[in-house]
Amino acid sequence: MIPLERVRADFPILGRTVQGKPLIYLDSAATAQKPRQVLDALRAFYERSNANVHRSIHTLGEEATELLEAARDRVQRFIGAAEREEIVFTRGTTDAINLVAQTWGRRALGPGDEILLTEMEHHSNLVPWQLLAQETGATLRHIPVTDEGYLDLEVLDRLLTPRTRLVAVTHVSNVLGTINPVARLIARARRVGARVLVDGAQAVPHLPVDVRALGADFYVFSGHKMLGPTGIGVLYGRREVLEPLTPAWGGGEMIREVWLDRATWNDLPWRLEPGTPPIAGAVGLAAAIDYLEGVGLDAIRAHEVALTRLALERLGQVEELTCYGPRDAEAKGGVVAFNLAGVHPHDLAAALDLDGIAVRAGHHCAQPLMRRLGVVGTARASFYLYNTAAEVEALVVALLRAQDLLGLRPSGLSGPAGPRASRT
Ligand code: C6P
Repeated sequence: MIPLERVRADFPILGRTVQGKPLIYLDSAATAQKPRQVLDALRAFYERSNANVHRSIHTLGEEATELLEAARDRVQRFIGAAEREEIVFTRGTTDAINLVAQTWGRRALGPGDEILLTEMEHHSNLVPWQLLAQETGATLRHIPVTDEGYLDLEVLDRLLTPRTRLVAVTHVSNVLGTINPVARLIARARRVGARVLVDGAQAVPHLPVDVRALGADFYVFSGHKMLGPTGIGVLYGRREVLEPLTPAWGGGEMIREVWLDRATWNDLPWRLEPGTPPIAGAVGLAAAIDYLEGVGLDAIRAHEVALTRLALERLGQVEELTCYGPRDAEAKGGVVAFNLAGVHPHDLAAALDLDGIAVRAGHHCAQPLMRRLGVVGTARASFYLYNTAAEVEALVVALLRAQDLLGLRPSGLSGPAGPRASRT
């Protein structure tokens, strides 16, 4: 059980009002709010230890370097990586995926090679591979999504071929919430000798993740979705896969020696971290991990499952409302995407904002998935450790009010109507 009152008290922003109403923040899949402990760690860093790292032979420089490298150790333990050298700091998930495409991808792929993606990927796990395919002559293939919102693994044998060099798949969909069977996918990819990149942007903040148990070659995520600051992310890569990589970007830190016409490379992980790294970001990320582990990832997961189950049940009772993705709360992260018939999702989000409720609306950077669903966009409520059942209820009440305001409610003001089948 999550000590909800105590947890909520740790998030100063939850005390504010929006449009004169208490803020109900249901947009953590876009970015999570920050607890005081993370804000304090950032402030303490800037107030006491701020300096550049790895280069200043003075006390502050050494403290900053120690803090950065301690954060790396913290991330390593959190995701179960075998070695600290396997943890590369990036600016975020997007940056990490592009880094893999431009280092490993350029080296490994050639004409006729295949990259296997899925129809439910975020643009961050589509576009870097499109760019790489244009550059290398590789071909893109995609695992389809079923009507229920799962990956269609029946066709995997046809899609995974001896030419498949990479499978890049999201661990948890940012729209459908689907938790994909990545361990199974990795085992299947291994059989054809393909590498696997897992986009963990929506998984690491919410589920216990052990990269070694999964067997992923690359696993990427963002600090800002897991209570940390923006501007920091992580690329985990198995040492064996990272070791042969030459850098894609040059600059300070990533070199051993530089002459006017050539350079040699630093060891891992710094070889892949050119320039001044996100030092404060790493400090904040370590504090965020401490916070998440203090509450417990299992407890956070159980809390989100309970909220998602309640949301699916209550939203299912709203007439003319369609939910997308798995119906089973255990099979999904704390994300519920939905549409109200006759209302553009942007208008819906604006109406909910009048009640102080923040949801995301639009294509969620997943336009191919929107096409698969046959919609221009959806509204999306996403839950985290600080959300409450009362907030889910408030969302449903606000939706009914929005329907009334817009003259769309078929059965008047008398509360939720009977259950309605939702579709993917
Ligand atoms: N999804 C959302 O509202 P960055 O922007 O690099 O931190 O994360 C990109 C990203 C990659 N993969 C997945 C599965 C994601 O959900 C995201 C970010 C946010 O759904 C913002 S678009």
